[in-house]
Amino acid sequence: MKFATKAVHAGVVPDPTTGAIMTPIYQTSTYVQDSPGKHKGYEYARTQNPTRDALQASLAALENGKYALCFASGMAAIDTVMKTLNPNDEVIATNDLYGGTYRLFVRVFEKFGIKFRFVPMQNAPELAKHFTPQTKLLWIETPTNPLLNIIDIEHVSQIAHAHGAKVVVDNTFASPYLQNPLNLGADLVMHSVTKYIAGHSDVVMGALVTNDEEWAGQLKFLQNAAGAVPAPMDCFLVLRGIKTLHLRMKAHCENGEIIAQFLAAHPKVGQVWWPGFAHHPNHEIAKKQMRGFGGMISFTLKNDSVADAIRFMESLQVFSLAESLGGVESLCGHPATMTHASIPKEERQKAGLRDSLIRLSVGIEDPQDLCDDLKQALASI
Ligand code: P1T
Repeated sequence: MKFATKAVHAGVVPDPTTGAIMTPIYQTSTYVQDSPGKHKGYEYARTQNPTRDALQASLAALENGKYALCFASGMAAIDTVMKTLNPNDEVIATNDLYGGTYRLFVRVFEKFGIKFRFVPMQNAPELAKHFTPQTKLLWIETPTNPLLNIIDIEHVSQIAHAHGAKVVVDNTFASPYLQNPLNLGADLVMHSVTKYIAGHSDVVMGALVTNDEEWAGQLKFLQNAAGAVPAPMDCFLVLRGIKTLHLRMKAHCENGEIIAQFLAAHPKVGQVWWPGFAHHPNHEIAKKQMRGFGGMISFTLKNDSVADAIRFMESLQVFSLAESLGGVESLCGHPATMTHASIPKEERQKAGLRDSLIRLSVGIEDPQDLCDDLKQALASI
């Protein structure tokens, strides 16, 4: 089945009691049993919920995986993966990544004896030297947040597997429409469903998808044991959002290209990070493993002034100044004070994240209105 058909249909079957074409919001905490232990496959709503089941089946189909699990947030999904590790295990993670992921790794899991190394992975051969016999996991974001580096999933997966480590790809920035890491050799895909998959800035949720039966079993055990599950209403909203994922992503990609070109041609703009540019250092890898370049763009002003960057962000009228990304409306963020403030400045600078960096999540509005808004905000500095 092709992506658009899966987006509309996968996981959703007519409701067995009424034939309702949309999976109902099963807003219940428990299920009545006929006799102790004799039930219809549903015991308690932390463990199973039919609305969540439909969403999990849809996400598994979209990522070409057998097993999908949903969580109360992207961070809860990452937290669950980390809980499958043991003290003294090591994780190699991308050096440019979401600030909350860095914070969870360093401030929560280091305390339990897990060691993290944050390394650039664009140069795959360099990566091999960071593995030790304790390395259990390679944690990849691609495109990275916020510098839009692209990592060759196939190549780094081969390196990790040769060292006996598993590979997780945080596929939030690409969405399953643009990239399917399991088909490129990754063992597990993680999503902040909050973003493109839900798509309407009204839900916080995370997901994990894998073909690894044993790992899926461990993760499902933890989903129930620790209990960071999403609410049925949120599962319904995401199922609804997924039906237009392909249409939204197409529009995000088209608008992303228009805005990236507009910024690159503007005299007050300095560097523009967008993987669709032929001069982007990882453009060829992006072309190889992605089906489009997405709607995330980062840039600096030519004068590199933080004060002017702030004035620019305050002047925007169609773009909203807010954390998050991937919704239908365009957002603008300042990673240094917002999404990546939890990474120490020294570490941010090592990864190339300057305080003057501005991040855009290009929405699906009319691109002329978006360009006009950027133009007037740039004129204000
Ligand atoms: O916000 P939550 O659903 O818990 O997901 C965390 C997360 C994980 N991975 C990536 C790549 C992310 O971008 C995020 C959340 N990011 C933002 C809120 C942001 O504005 O970048």
